[in-house]
Amino acid sequence: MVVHSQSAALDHCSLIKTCKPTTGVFNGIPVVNLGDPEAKSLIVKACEEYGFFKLVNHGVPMEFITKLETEALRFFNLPQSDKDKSGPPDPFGYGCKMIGSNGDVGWVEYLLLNTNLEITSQQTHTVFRENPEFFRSAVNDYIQAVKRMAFEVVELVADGLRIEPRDALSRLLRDDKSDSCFRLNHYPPCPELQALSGRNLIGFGEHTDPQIISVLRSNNTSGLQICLNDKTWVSVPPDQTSFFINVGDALQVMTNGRLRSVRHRVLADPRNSRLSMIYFGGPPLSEKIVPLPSLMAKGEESLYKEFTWWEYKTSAYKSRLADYRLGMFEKR
Ligand code: GA4
Repeated sequence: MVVHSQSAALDHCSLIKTCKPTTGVFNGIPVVNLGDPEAKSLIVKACEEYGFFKLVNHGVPMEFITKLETEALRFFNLPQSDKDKSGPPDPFGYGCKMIGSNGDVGWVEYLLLNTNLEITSQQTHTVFRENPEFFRSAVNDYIQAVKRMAFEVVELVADGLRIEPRDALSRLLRDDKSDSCFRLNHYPPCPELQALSGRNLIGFGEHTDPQIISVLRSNNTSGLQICLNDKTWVSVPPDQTSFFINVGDALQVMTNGRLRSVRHRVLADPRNSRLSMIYFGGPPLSEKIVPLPSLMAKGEESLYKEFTWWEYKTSAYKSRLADYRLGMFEKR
């Protein structure tokens, strides 16, 4: 992503939203150690309260993280014309500033990949022309390890909520047809723009993730913010050795609203570039997204109309980023 001149920079800026610099770094993010015998109840508590927590002792080898980070930066440092050959995302591929296809923009460039099974060489050849095999193995090693950890996390959610069977959620992510995707986001620094406007540029606008669970890792640059219950935005202190877990809309529905899907956004940092990698674990397209029967108290009714993941996803992809997507599926 290149900023050619100050006026070109301002053109981009006119499309990209800004917000007042926020000061509040939130030190109350729940931290869960995957090896803690109490992990299941801590995870459930965090997901009920925030829909979000930090995971340590996660078991994903640092070597996989670093290898992928290096490969991703190699890609994002290519000349713009080279990167553009890997886009536009439809929905997979390279994208720059445009998010989705309904007019959302942000100070971000990204690679979006489908992770149903393994990343295929066809995907990496179109996305990553130079040295596709190396990139493919870096992505596959990373995703395989992150998926394994995500399966464990949702099994702990099931344990903590006494959902039976305990693989009621993880089987959806493990399924060969699981509709999951992976995103590498690069937020270049933008000192001129921020100095001119005195505000923070929005890298990725506020939204909730539609899937079951999202697993995010970033470098040491700040930017991620979550929205608390009282609607205040707080900054999440970055931690490059940990993962951040988000509850998605589908998990909110499957727990009949007990776990909340977290609204979050990313602000661009004026000085440092931010790189994040996110695995979005979704169910197979044909899966009915309904509250899990073993969770429902006697006589408890679903808060949501019945829908398949395909129906939800189709409607989500027609929405704008900040829309409250679950609204039209609520019974009321
Ligand atoms: C948010 C979560 C994931 O990044 C994503 C995003 C998708 C996209 O970038 O194409 C969406 C967004 C996300 C939700 C609403 C629609 C679709 C952009 C957008 C405006 C890949 C996803 O699955 O949903």
